[in-house]
Amino acid sequence: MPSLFDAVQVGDLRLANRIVMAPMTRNRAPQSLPTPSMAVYYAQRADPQEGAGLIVSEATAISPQAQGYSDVPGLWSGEQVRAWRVVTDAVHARQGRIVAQLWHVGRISHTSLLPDGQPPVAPSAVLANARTYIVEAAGSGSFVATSMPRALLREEIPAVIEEFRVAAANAIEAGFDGVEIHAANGYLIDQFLRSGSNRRDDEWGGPIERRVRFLREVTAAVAAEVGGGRTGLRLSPMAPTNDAADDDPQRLFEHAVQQLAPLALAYLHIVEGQGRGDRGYQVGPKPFDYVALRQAYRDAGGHGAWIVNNGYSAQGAEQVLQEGMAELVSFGRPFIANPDLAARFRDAVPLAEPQQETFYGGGDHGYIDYPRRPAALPTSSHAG
Ligand code: 8OZ
Repeated sequence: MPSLFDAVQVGDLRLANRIVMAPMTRNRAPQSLPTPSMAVYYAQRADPQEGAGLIVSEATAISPQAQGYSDVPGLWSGEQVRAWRVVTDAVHARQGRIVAQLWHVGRISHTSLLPDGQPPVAPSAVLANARTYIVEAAGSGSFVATSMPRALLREEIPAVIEEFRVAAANAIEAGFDGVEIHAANGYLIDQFLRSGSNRRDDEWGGPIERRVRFLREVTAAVAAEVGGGRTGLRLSPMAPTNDAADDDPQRLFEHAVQQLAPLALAYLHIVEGQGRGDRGYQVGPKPFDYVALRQAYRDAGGHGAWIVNNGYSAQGAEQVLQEGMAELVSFGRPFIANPDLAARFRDAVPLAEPQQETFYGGGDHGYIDYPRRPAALPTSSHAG
């Protein structure tokens, strides 16, 4: 049985270990542009001996309308592509691998963040009980309620799918090794999936089969553009994040992964439970059956690697690999304060704790100044 430190083939990518750096929003990209500090941050975590076998970038907006928070990066302009190139070059200089997470927030936004102060777009005009983070001109940030969205017109939907495709092409041009479609955490694709946010009665809403269509078409367009072997996808079937709610998540997500199976994706990345490490989160009497979800995908012919996430310890991660329940495990917060997370896991070095105050926004402090573990004390038998 494989361990976290064994190499693995994921679609077109050969990865040196099975430790994935999960996507994490850090709000340090003013004007939607990646910065040199971001190149340092990702490169610090990219060494396959010490860090992630695969890095998933922070969520990255596919268009101006796709943004929902201050200072998140984008992938729709040539300037952004050139700025991301500095990041991907820095990662590749360390022999790392990095994919871009493609993001449309849908209704999780605020008019002040959107072109001409327009409302957010969503499957339906249903307000989310959620908040977003905006920075005023003075530089002081605050959490504000998301704005009332407007429903996308039927004839507008192909253009949004096209934005995903173009952003995927831009990601490859920017030097990314692939892309991950963000279909989790209550953002646009998840809004289409779920009965709580999708009240449409056209071919994009209604029964599960029609709510899954947007996910399938976006994924098919992206996979056709960059190759299924360079396309991954993230889902969070149970997470109530950003007011995501559905009548029957088990049936919904089993159908979704069955529809994705023929696209020959590199991987599915599953957030188990709800965010921030609570994998046991449950609504109603029956826990979500992730084994059945994976089986539904495999039975439908899906061969993509299965990446699990959410609060795993090194030991817990080894255990899911041993049990054959996943091929890789992703880690979010542990990577913030431990750029050399893989080395610490391997050598059973205690992990540093990240500072919550510097998660979102700010400068290099709490971002690129977390040290690698102290050098080991010299021993008589070997040096270095
Ligand atoms: C935290 C803060 C802002 C955005 C997600 C992209 O939940 C996010 C996000 C997380 O997927």
